[in-house]
Amino acid sequence: MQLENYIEGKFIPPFHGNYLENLNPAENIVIAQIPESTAEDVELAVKSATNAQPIWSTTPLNERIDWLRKIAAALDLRKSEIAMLESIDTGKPVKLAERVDANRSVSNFTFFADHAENLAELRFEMADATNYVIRKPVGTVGLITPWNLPLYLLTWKIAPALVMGNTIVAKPSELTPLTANLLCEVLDSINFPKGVINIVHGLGSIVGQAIVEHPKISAISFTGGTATGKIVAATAAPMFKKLSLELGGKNATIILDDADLSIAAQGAARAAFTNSGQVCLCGSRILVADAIYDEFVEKLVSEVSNMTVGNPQLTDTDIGSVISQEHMNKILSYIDLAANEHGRILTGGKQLSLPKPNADGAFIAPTLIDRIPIDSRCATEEIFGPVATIHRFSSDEEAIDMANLTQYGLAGSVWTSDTERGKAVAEQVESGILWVNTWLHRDLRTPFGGVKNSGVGREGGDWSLNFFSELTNICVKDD
Ligand code: TXE
Repeated sequence: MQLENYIEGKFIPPFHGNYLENLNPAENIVIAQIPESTAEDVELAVKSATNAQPIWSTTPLNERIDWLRKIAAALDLRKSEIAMLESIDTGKPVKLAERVDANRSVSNFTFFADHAENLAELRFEMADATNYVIRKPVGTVGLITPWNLPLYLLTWKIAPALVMGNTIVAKPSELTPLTANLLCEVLDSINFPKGVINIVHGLGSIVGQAIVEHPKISAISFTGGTATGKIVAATAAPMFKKLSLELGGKNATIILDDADLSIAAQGAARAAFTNSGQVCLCGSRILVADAIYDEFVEKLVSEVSNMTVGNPQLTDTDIGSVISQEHMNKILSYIDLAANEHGRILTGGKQLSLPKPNADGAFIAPTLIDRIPIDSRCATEEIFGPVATIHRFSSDEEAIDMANLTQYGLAGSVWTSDTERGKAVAEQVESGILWVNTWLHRDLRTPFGGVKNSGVGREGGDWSLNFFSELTNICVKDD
């Protein structure tokens, strides 16, 4: 398979004619060639997007909403293909890709269509005047997305940007380009207006950087690692671009002494190991009350040891491969480091060799480590793999202090039979998103984003629509 960029409604080869290899990490085989684009391709995409801007931005809102619904309907017909492509591109189980990636990629469009349709009018009456707020598009926006939830995160940005009248230059991760290409095929099949969405494939340091630097791109929405987020911010901030950064996490799962331990063990296992721990919301630090520590850890270890790691194409697989050999080596280096940091491996702790066709795949057994200090590198740095550390606490206050010990502040969960106690703990954790007795239970209307080094700004519902629009207040003095 050879992919091309999608610019001005056409699939076109990269300016310099160079291509990168795209691998299936579960089999370690090349599955596609993708454009190794450069600043010239970005220039072309920006031209296409800025040319399309006057017409798209003046297309009435109800027509833009209709387009979102048309995209959703056309994507919906290709859901099983989305799941299959996502699975071979990322190594995640196809059943997870069906349930999470394919469904959300469609519902991102229907959600933002509904949300824009019901957008509250902003009006502020004064004694002698009335203020009303209108929304204008920001212009041409740059969207940069990672490899862990490829189409899910790309459409999470495309849908609100589109509905608010912006035109788009987007760069999917070079590791997972396949479903962005499927989206372009879908746009083509429904005769979506040309030039409104442009996709440029290639390396982050070249294509991503060229997008962030481009003076005609007025806003950047980025999801990815904190180190890359810093580079993006350093480039975009002096240009006064609107900036949304969704970055890493090192989230705490807090098990209070009154929790239902079986439910909490299932919840903690799911939070730690969904998508091989490669979700920014994953609970990679499990904090457990002293009084129930042994009983809980026994249940958790049994839960995790029963997870089936294997061929992502098989329906009984719970955990597939990680994203690449390079990422696997990074994760394994943290497991090695855990031993130096006095950690004890309770389960997992090693690379797995599986039968063909996965013999050369990047598989790691889900790993639980305890007896490791809460301020160790393994417990404070984002590993972003199937590795979680377990720590003991003796009071709710200590659990909160431990949860707040990292540079990150994205998410977390608290497990308890006392909802009020759970809320009191959750409210003191320095994170943007907390769950009580659940995890990754998402209402797309709610604010999504992190504090500290986990990012800047919020996405979701009104927050996304506000980011992708310029709010203009008009104050009219009464006669
Ligand atoms: O992500 P990058 P990487 C974390 C996770 C992981 C680490 C590194 O800890 O181990 O980040 O992963 C593009 N200007 N997360 O290196 O580089 C890149 O091409 C503009 C958490 O794979 O952040 C890709 O499209 N763009 C995260 C996107 O940025 C640049 C999900 C993200 O890749 C760029 C993924 C540049 N200079 C990793 N350099 C989450 N928040 O969920 C790269 N890119």
